[in-house]
Parts: sequence; C-alpha cells; structure tokens
Amino acid sequence: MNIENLLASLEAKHPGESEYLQAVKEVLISIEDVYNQHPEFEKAKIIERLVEPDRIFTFRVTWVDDKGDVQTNLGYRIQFNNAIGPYKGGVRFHASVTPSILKFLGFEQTFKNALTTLPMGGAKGGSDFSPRGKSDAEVMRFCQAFMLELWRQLGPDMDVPAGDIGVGGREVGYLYGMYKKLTRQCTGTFTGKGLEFGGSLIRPEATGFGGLYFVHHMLDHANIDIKGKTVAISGFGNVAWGAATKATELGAKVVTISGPDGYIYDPEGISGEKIDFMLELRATGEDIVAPYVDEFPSAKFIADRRPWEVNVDIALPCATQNELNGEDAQHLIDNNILCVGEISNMGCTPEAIDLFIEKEILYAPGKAVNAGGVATSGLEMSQNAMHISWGAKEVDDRLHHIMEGIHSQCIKYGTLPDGYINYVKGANIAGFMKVAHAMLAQGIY
Ligand code: 2IT
Repeated sequence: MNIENLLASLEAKHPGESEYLQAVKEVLISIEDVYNQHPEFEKAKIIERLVEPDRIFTFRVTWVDDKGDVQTNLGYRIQFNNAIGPYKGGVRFHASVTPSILKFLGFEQTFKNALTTLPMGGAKGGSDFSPRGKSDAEVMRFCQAFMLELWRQLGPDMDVPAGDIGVGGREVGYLYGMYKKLTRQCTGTFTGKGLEFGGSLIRPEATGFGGLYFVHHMLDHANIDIKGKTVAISGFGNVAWGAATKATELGAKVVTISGPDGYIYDPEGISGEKIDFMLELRATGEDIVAPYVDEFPSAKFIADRRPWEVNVDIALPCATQNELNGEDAQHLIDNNILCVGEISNMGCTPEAIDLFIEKEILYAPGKAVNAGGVATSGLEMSQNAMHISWGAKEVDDRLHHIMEGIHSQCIKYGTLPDGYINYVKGANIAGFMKVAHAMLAQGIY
C-alpha cells in the first residue's frame, strides 16, 4: 500500500471532502504495516475498495413549514460497506451536514461495527435540516418527507438506520411510523425506537454508558482508580447525559458540559438533578447551556469557549467531530490529564491525537469508545428478530461484555514494545482485519 498515492487519488476524486479524507488517512497510517504483511489484501485491492462507499443516495426533501411556506432540504443515505452484515448506522439532522461528514461517519462506522463483534455493516445518513427551533409538527412533516424518499432502500436485513446528532427518540418515532405506513411491516428497520414498539432498554443510555465502561477498563489497565477523579464532558445531548450519569455512578466527578454557546463549569459536580436538568435544557430546543447557571448558581458559564481549558483528570468529548484541537490537547497535557476518551465520532483533530500519543497519554478513539451505542442497536435488532424483549440487566450486561471485548482487541493490536497502548492503532487494525477477511472470503464484486 502506498499511502501517499492512495490519498492523492482520493483527494483528486473527492476534492474538499476534508473530514472524509481525514478519517481515511488515520486508518491508512494505522494499518499500513499489517496490510503490507498480507499480499492477499493488496492483490484483491481491499483498501481501494474499502475507502469508497458501496453507494450513496442523495435526494430532495420538500416539506411545508407552520407558516405554509415550502421548504427544501437535502437528504442522504450512504451505504458504506456490508461485508459483515446489513448496513447499519445513524442518521444526523444538522445544518452542518455534508456528504464529506456523512462519508467519514460511514467509513468509521464500518470499523466500529466490526469491533462490536455483532454482524453489522457500516452506513450513515442525514440531512442539512436542523430540528433546532422547529415545531413538533414541522419535525414530523420533515421526517415523513425524508422517509417517503428513503424507505425502499431500507429493511431489517438490508439497511437499519438509527439516531445521531439531531435525531433522537422523537425523530426515530416519526421516521419509523412513516416507514411502517409505507411497508405495512413491523420489522426492526430502525433502532432507538420507543420501548412500546420494539425499542430496547438501555439504548438511550448506551453510548455514554459504554463509553464509561471502556474508559474504566483503560484506567484499570493502567492501575488508575476512577473514584474521585474529575471529568470534563463536552456537549449536553443524549451522549453527554449517559456519560455524566455513568461517570457519577462510578464515583467520578463531572465538572463541565457544553453547548454551541460556551461551557458550564460546576466545581461542585454535575450529578443527580443537575444531570436531569440537561434533559430540560435540551427540551427547550434552543441548543444553549447558559441557562444552567440560573438554576444552579454555584456554576459558571464561560461563553464561546471549550471545556478543555479546565484542569481535570479525564476528558470526554461528547459533542461532535474535531471539537478538541492541538491547542486544547496541549492545555490538557499541561494540566497533567490522565485519560482522554473520545465519545463523539472523531472528536479530536489529528494534531491533538499526535500530541496525546507522543506524550503517551491514555487516549482512545471514538470508534472504540463510543461503539456501545451501535452495539446496543445490534442488541435491539436481535430482540426484534426474536420477537422478544430483554430486561435492562440483560442488555447492560451484554453491553458491558462487548465493551470489555473491544478493549481487549485494542490491547491485542495496539500494545507497543514499550508497553504503551496505542488505542488508535489497536482499534483500526482490529476493525480492519475483520472487514478485510470478510471481503476476501466473499470474492471480488
Ligand atoms: O455513531 C454512531 O455509532 C451512532 N450514531 C449510532 C448508530 C446506531 O446505529 O445505533
């Protein structure tokens, strides 16, 4: 494999798709050595095939807003790779959504899903529609219009979407409702569904819970006790909420959350009713965290800044891609950070990751740390296929077991001769090997 040639040809084909090229580059660098030890990969052009999505659907989504005006957005579904199972991955509704962002997410999803050990391929979808500031009726009409275009491409053994930024239980309900209306089938062709209609217990908490199970294993492996450690979390959505809940339960103290408007620093710890208040903040639909300080005056609101300047032991990006850059990483390192667990997808920039690895900081990437979300989606698919539902403990135990397994795979493939664990390498190689062998076994097509 010649990384420079590969990247140059991808850049020429997909100019300006910076997030996609960033995600591909990271994986290529990680797997280069292993790849070159397997001439059969080179012969079958595995990597050239793996970096391009199987197919991309792009469609117009037209709907009518509450004023009676006609609105048009763009919708996408990227079916990235189904070598190990049906296409699986979330749908993101946010004004920032571009094909490049969805391609990076679909590419990452392919390896993440492989790490879960469950039979799921990689996909991602979304729209440049933002639910922020829209009425419930507008969100419903948008979701219905989106599904009118996409439903033919989906199915329980073909492609199973779920939520992501801007798509939670409400949106999944509307999307799935229209899907059912069109197909007249109650299949599990969506995960993150409501509990009354096939959803799984623990799915809403799973990304954050799984993230903390993973971080707990990282710390254990390094003989560090999580109890009493301070934690900076970014975001205040579903993932941040699950992470704050589990971090608190494990005895750590969460001192920040953040939104597009700035961050909250609460030295007394964001626990109990303060965690529940995150749900209220989110329910306003305004996408700001500043009102937290009106409710809890012990806290400070710092406008237009990110939480990585706070002196903490553990940093958990839970918001969006590239939310922690080289400068932020340097701040954390100067403050003697112990562990960085990326719970958002590609939360750290390449500069930040390079710094963490150079300084041998315990750092693990999103595709390992946040895989608990999609893993529990996989468990929802299993329950739907069996027409049963498991209790919370059963799902949580399985989630725990899966995260432990992902951690072990990272140790297996990422331990360097000096004992430092390069979790980026570990996760990328482990995910890649599984997908590559599945592709080889199924021939050239
Ligand atoms: O990034 C992710 O893994 C998700 N948004 C969850 C995907 C899923 O299918 O549950």
